[in-house]
Amino acid sequence: MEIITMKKEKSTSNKQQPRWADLDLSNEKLIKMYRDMLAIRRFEERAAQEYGKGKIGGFCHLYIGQEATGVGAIAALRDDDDFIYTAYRDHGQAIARGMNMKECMAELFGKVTGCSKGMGGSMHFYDLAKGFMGGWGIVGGHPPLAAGSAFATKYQGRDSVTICFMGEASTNQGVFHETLNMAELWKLPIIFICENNGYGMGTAISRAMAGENLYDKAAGYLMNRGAVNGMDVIEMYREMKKAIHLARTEFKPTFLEARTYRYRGHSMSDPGQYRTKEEIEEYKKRDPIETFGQELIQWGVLSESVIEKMEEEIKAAVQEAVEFADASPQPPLEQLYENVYA
Ligand SMILES: Cc1ncc(C[n+]2csc(CCOP(=O)(O)OP(=O)(O)O)c2C)c(N)n1
Repeated sequence: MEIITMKKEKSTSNKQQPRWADLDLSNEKLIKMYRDMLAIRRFEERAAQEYGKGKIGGFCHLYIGQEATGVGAIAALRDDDDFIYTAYRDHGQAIARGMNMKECMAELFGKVTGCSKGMGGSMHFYDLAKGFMGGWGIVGGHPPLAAGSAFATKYQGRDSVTICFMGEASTNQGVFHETLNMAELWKLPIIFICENNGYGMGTAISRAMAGENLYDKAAGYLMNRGAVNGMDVIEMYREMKKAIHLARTEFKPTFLEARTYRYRGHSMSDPGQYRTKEEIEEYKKRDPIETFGQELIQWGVLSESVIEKMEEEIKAAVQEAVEFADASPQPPLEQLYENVYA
């Protein structure tokens, strides 16, 4: 069996052309990727404020810092018939998939107009029309569902792919290994994207995982695998394009470790005593939005004034989303009995 391990390729960047010159990225698409990352950041900053005001209850896990992973991966998918599964840190990926921001905010507010009718909250965004098959709360619980989706599309003779985001802690679950085994054995069109942000709640990965490289875990199944800088939207897109091509054309699954970092706590109630402020500041120095914005300006794709205008538009869209969520009604009591099977 052939094993294709992702190797660090020489950057194509030089003085004449940007490093994305070999990719199918138009200026329009690059700007969209930047805009999506910025929209996620501003949406979540506002969600944190609304949480503080008591407008949002329950759990709320922010994606801030990890935007490039979700945006780079999702930008590489087809819009209409590829599928996405993820864990509970799901707002960013939902926005990257083009889910309606008002419905996302309303879901956080627990309102009937939310993307899951206010029944799911922060951890359970869902949009069938966009192939967004949910945020899932049980660590390691959703990879088998994603494998089922990949099995189904292959069985139906379609060339869709399924991507499955998960945190690194889920790779210590037995079901993760069962899923990788089946995915490789049955040659499923799936890409497992493990967002390694260094911590499972307050536990550093080095205290919870044997071994050094997360992606080595896929070696036992002889799966195509590798690591990518998840703070770099272009690199994320590049590796995903390769993995998607393999899945779509040859039914080869991939395990991709995206090395990233979350700036905020595990959830809103995390005092963050397990890491230093200096560590967070170090990562912020290579902020995925900031660095990509600068690169786009450098290559004349964006300008400071266009970014300022974009900021204004996003701010207005987030404000509109909050007003919509606030004004929306609570789900009716009868809704409690919907989707209950027994
Ligand atoms: C089976 C199970 N065990 C424990 C928990 C409690 N829990 C919620 S989040 C979390 C940490 C998961 O970390 P990781 O998968 O790395 O994702 P991240 O939060 O870093 O995005 C744990 C242990 C859970 N939800 N499910």
